[in-house]
Amino acid sequence: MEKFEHEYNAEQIQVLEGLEAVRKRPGMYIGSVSVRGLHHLVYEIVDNSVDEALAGYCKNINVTIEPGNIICVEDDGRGIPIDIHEKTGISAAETVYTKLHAGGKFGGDSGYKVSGGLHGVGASVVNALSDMTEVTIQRDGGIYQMSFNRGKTVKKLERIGDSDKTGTKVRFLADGTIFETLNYEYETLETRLREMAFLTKGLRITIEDKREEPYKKADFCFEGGLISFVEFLNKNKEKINQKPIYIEKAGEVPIEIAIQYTTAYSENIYTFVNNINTIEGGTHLEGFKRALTKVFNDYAKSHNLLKDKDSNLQGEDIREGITAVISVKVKEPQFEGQTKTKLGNSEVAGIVMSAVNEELSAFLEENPSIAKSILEKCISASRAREAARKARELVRRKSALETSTLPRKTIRL
Ligand code: 0RA
Repeated sequence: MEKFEHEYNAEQIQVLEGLEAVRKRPGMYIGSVSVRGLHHLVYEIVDNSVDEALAGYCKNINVTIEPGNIICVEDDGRGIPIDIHEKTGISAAETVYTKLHAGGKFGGDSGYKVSGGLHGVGASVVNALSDMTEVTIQRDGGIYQMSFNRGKTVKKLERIGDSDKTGTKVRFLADGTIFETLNYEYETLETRLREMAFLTKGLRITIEDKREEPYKKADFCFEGGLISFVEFLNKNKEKINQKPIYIEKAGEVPIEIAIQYTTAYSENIYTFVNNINTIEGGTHLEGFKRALTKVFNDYAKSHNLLKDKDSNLQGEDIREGITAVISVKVKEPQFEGQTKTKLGNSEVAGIVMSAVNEELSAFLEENPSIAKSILEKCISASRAREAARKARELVRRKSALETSTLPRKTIRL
């Protein structure tokens, strides 16, 4: 009991109840307790560091899988604030780790933003679901450290040394009584961290797996952001436009899109909301598709690539061979669908649509030879689709004919 000697005030009791709820129903907070949920813990912690990068203060994030499946995430941001809250007597840092939903998004007054993560719940949930969490903060000339067990404070924040650097380091060991497995898949983490690096241009993210030799490691930093992302996705494909088309629009819903066509027949559109992969799509994807279809049809008609009498190109013709990445930032995202990865905010469709309408049509006007080569491919896709439809009809008609003659044959026998 020595660890919990300090008196609890009302607020703190509420805090403990909060984290107890997380341990009772972990799935509600991290989706599942399978290996997927386990990886989610890492993303929650990395997201906090990415937020610090988005705020302009952090350039490097290093992730290590230590022997025993301890995860270490270290950043060179400002360091989580350590000041003591007047009423609770608890440091801001401890509050972030022990209070459910601490932060701006959920009406907290610290201004601390918890934006990332599928469920946007952050550090306290990871803490609640970990056997051990150790947080080391460098700021204000010192090194400060605190630690936790299953969300409960084991060691309050204390100064353990001097430092002229700033940053935050979090080490945690997930709770083996909650998760089905503690065995992180290096490839899964690497892929997600690469994605995070693409989505935050200029941010360096490294990963190292020190569980067994030879250590695996990777180092990601992309000055091109989404442009680098589509180039990566298309690296083994033959390109139609060598440089990806790039659309960026600031505003209430910031939008970033990169598009590159290849000679392939598949459609590869990846969409993100607040850096979360929306694999089920949603309103941002719908707005994009609608604008793409309209802009290419309008251009084709006005530049005589399609005659007035020709029928419009269908959306699927225009998306044949496309690789695109769409990233939007939405203040209060509504996630729907089976896996809660479908954006529901209806206002986003129109915002994306008008941004793409404007910027893509301008791009095509300025780059007529690229416009022509993309449209030639779309038109050939449309011809192929028509030919396939006619062939299908022919086969159906023929087999209908054959079927109707069958009874007569039977009668003859
Ligand atoms: C200063 C202020 C705030 C957050 C941070 C630094 C910060 C948080 C994290 C979490 C992981 N790494 C971090 N690095 C920095 C927000 C609160 C405020 O504005 O006072």
